[in-house]
Amino acid sequence: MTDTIAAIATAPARSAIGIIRLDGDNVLDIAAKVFRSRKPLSENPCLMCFGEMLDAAGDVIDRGLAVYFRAPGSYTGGNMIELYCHGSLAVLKELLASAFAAGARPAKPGEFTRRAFLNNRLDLTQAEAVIDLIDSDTKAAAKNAAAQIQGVFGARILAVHDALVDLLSEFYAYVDYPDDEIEETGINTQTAELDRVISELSKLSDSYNSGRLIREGVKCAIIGRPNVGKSSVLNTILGFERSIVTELEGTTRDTVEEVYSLGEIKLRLIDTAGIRHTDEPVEKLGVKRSEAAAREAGLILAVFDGSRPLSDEDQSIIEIISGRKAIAVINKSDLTQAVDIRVLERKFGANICRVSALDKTGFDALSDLIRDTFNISGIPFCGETVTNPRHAHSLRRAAEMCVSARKALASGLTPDLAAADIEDAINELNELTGKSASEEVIRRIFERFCVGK
Ligand SMILES: Nc1nc2c(ncn2[C@@H]2O[C@H](COP(=O)(O)OP(=O)(O)OP(=O)(O)O)[C@@H](O)[C@H]2O)c(=O)[nH]1
Ligand SMILES: [Mg+2]
Repeated sequence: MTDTIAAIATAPARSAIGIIRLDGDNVLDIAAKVFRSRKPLSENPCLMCFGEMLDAAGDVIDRGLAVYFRAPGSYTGGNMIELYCHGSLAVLKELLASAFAAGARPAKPGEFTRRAFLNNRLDLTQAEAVIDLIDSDTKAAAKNAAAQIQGVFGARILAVHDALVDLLSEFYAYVDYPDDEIEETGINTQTAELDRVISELSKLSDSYNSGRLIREGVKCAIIGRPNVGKSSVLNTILGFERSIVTELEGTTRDTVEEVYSLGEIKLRLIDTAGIRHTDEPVEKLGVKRSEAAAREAGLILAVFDGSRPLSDEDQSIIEIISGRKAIAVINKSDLTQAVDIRVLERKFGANICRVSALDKTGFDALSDLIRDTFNISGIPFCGETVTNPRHAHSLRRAAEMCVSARKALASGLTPDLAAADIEDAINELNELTGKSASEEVIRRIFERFCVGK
C-alpha cells in the first residue's frame, strides 16, 4: 500500500493558476473530500473535470479543474490527481490542508519523481534530467535536458552496457572452459569491440566540457584599471543598469555578478573594482577581490580605454592574466583612439574587440568572439551532451576500466582479469542509470528537487 502524498507544485507566489498534486493508492478517496464534480474523477481518467474545491470544513473555497491519472500510466506510475485552482496562496494552502485532513501527508522534495524512479517509469539519468530541465536557464540546457528525460542519453548508456555484458559472457566462457584454446580471431574481435566501447564512453564523457558550460555556466570576469568602462560594458551586455557608472575612478568597490545567456552559453558576468595600486583600505580589499575573480574565471574580459595609451596599470593587468582564456575589449571606440593596438595583438592575438559602451556598438562582434572561444556552436544539445558531473565521473571511470581490460587482453593475461575489469565497468554504468545505485546516491539526487516534483 503506497501512502498518499500531496504538495503544491507551482511556485509559492501569487499567480494565475496554482496546482496541487497528489499521488498514492487512496488518491481518489482523498480527492473526493477536496474536489466535488458532477461525475466522479475515477470515471474520466486523463480528462479535465470542472468542479468545486473544498476546504477542510467542506466549504467551497474555489472552482477549478482536476484531472485523474490512473496507474500505471501516470508520471509516478501510481494513481495521481492534479488540482488546478486560482493561484492564490491562501487557496492553495487551504486546499493542501484539506488534503492533509483527508489523509494525505506532505510530500518530500522530489518524492513524486522518486516514486517514478522506484516504479521504473524513469531511470536515474532521466530523473536527474527533470531537475536539470527545471534548473535550466538557457534554451540549449532545456533542450538537452528535455531529450534526456525522453531517454536519449539513457539509451546510449544502455547500448554500451549491453555490449559489455556480451563481452563479459564471452570472457566467462573462457574462464569456465579453460582447456578450450582461445582463438586469436576471438581476441581480435573482442579487442575491437572494447575499442569501440572505450571510444563511445570517452566521446560521452568529453561532451561534459561543453555540457558544463550550458549547465553551470562560465565565470566571466570583467577586469581592467579604473574608469576604462568595465561597469558600462557589463550594463551594455545585460541591457540594463546593473552596476553604478560615474566619471570617478574607483566607482565599483565590490564584485557585482549577474547571469546572462549568450545563446547556448550561460555567462556568469562579474564586474570588478578597477585594479590599481592603492593604500585606501576599502579599495584595496576591492582590488584583492578583482584579482581573485580573475584567478577563478573561465574567461576574462580585459577592458582597456581605447582613447588612452596603455598605462603601467594596463601592462600589469596584462601580466596578471597572461596564459588565461581572455579577450581584450577596447572600449570608448567613439573617441579618438590612442591605444597601441600592436601591444594588445601580441598578447591577445585575434581575441580583440573594439566596442563603445556609450554608443552600444561592437557588442555583436564581442558576443561572437566569446562564443568562438568556447567552440560549441553547432553542437545540437539534443540529449547526448553530458551536463551532470556525476554522469561524467561514472563514464570516465567506466572508460578507465575498459582500458584496463583491453591492456589485460593485449598482454595475454588470463581472461578472468579482463572480465573483472569489465564487471567493474558494468557496475559503474548500473550506478549511473540507477539500476544498482546506493540509497545514499539516490537520496542525494532527490534532495536537490523541489517539493511537488
Ligand atoms: N566616451 C565614452 N565614455 C565611456 C564609455 N564607456 C564608459 N564611459 C565613461 O567612462 C566613465 C567610467 O565608466 P565606468 O563604467 O564606471 O568605468 P569602470 O571601469 O567601471 O570604472 P571603476 O568602477 O571606477 O573601475 C564614465 O564616465 C562612463 O560614462 C564609452 O564607450 N565611451
Ligand atoms: Mg565600475
